[in-house]
Amino acid sequence: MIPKDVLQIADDIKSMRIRGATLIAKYAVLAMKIAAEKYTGSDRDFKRYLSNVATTLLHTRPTAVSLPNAIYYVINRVINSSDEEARAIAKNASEEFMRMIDESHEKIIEFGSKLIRDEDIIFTHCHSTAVVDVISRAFSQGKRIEVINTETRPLFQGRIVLRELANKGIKVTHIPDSAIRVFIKNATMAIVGADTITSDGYLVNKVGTSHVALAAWEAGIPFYSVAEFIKFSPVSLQGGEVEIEFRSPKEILDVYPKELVESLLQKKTNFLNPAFDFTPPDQITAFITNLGIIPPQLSVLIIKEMFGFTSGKLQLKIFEEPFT
Ligand code: RUB
Repeated sequence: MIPKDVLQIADDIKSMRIRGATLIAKYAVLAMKIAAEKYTGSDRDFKRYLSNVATTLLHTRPTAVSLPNAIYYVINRVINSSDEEARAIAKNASEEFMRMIDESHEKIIEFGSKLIRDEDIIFTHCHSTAVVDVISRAFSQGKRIEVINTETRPLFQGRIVLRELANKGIKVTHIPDSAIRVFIKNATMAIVGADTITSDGYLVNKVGTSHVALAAWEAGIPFYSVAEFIKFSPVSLQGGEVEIEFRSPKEILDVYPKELVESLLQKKTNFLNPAFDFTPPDQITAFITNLGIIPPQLSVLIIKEMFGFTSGKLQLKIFEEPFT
């Protein structure tokens, strides 16, 4: 039986009470750790049990690669251990991965804040802990900066950015998503987060990110994505495709008058709610990673350095069939 608090974390990720690729990864390994600690069965059955936990977590949200990367890190170590040591290894690997996330997060803040100059006006979209932390660090270094951020429909993650940065004393101009092209001209750089980066340098991030990149390119300002190694996809190196999550149309319709929704639903209408989009590498100035600032075409180097060339193949194999 999967412990209640592990199921609660899975549910929180699915319903987006826990959201953002970094937090999703952190909570996924925390769930694996709790699962290992609370296990009461025999050593012989532990690997199958952990495989069930991994499958439950993997089925929460499909797009951010940080989730399978985190789970793979733990599972891969467990598979290569004896039945007797598997439980302790699951717990240690989870703790180790959490530390790796924290260390790489600190590195991207260091690199990212160096890129921001005094008097920069930074354009951002959606809520990324990495972006907020980079901007906050630059501000605390005494740089006089401003931020322009989108609401990020339909779930308004931009309000979190607005609140977090405004509370620190940073001047924020909050705009509707449809005004991206109007205001990007006032910015000196754009910085967004990342959910998945493919081996050939495509960025998958909150839907609308590709509009920001295109508008930044048109306006001639640099477009950066801040991404720890967990955002890079080893599976993409093996030809694995990124699945774009389509969420419930209810998220769009929630702000519509109820009567209007009811009458529209009886007509020939269609409501689609993709959560992410693809930004091509030629519109990305660089990825700010824990290993340094790299052009998108070198994404494969991060995959090789942090996961190894063959890990994508192993991930596919592990996640396709339960292991024992
Ligand atoms: C969040 C989103 C963020 C990335 C990076 O989407 O697209 O830009 O996840 O965030 P959602 P972080 O709200 O649908 O999860 O830097 O926190 O990992």
